[in-house]
Amino acid sequence: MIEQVSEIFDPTQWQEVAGFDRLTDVTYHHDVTGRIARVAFNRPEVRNAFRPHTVDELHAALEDARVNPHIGVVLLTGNGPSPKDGGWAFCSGGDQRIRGRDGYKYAEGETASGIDTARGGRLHILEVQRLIRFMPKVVIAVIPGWAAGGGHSLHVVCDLSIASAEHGKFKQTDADVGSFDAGYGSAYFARQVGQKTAREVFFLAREYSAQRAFEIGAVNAVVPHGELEVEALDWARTILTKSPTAIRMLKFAFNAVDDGLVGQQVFAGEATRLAYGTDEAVEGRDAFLEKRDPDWGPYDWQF
Ligand code: S0N
Repeated sequence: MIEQVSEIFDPTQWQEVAGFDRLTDVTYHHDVTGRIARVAFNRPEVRNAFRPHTVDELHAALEDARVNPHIGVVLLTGNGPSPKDGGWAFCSGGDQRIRGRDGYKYAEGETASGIDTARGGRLHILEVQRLIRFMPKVVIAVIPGWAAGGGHSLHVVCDLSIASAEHGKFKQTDADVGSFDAGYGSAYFARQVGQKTAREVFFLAREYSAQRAFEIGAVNAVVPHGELEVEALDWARTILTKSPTAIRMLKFAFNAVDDGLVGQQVFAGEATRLAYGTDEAVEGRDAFLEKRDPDWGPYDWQF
């Protein structure tokens, strides 16, 4: 029996993932076909703020989805509502209660045990951003409530965003709390919504609604709260009807223009992978192994 981890989570659509039964700060499921992953912040009492342990678990779940060849789409969301006041959140960024002068600390008694202590420590949410950015799968931010601070940045870095019409709310509080994402969270956000709008969002740190987020091009769709996860699953299933290679090449093509040489490296790796599948590349390998000159004769200089 799958636990009802969120009010709008449909347990009949999901299954547990082996090896991930001891998570505390996130939940991780695969859909019944094993092709869609759902990773959710699970600290609704603090608007799904992340502490280092949350980031460890988030990274582990996303990495598992990345290397699973059956998974094509990942839904990143937040469980809710808060048992305290009924409020909803996608994620409200770094847990301000444990922010120190040199980053985010493990609180007393909190460890990364069972995952990877090397990942514990400062600002490793940026590793999660890179995992989302560079995984060859579509990551959809499913936003049932607040996306604030570093939570706002996570939705920015996802490939697509779908927000709850009633509870989806956005606010970039970085300048309010003296913490700032000077990478994807701001500069890439400006590529999405334009410089003036991005600067307004960061410099004024006002709340904006899901509808406003849609109008400025920050989210793809706004749907009734109760239908949010149904809609997200529908989008995921549609994406799964497409060519996996086309989707991964398109994602990396969209990324490359903003990612400099790292973007080129990722795209080049994909090009090499595709080239390895050709007879021409096999001839080059075989010629070396057989200690003979390669015969490129069958391969034209196509234009
Ligand atoms: C989200 C907000 C706007 C919701 O307001 P609302 O609905 O009025 O609820 P509250 O009553 O404020 O909150 C309910 C309870 O939840 C606690 N809480 C909420 N957010 C946090 C938080 N981030 N940390 C700790 N606790 C939180 C409240 O305290 C309250 O608890 P109780 O009931 O006990 O009073 C509103 O809550 C809000 O503004 N939250 C703070 C948002 C924020 O400033 N986040 C931090 C921003 N900075 C970062 O995220 C770090 C950035 C970072 O990690 C980074 C660094 C370098 C490069 C990149 C990044 C990156 O961004 O990725």
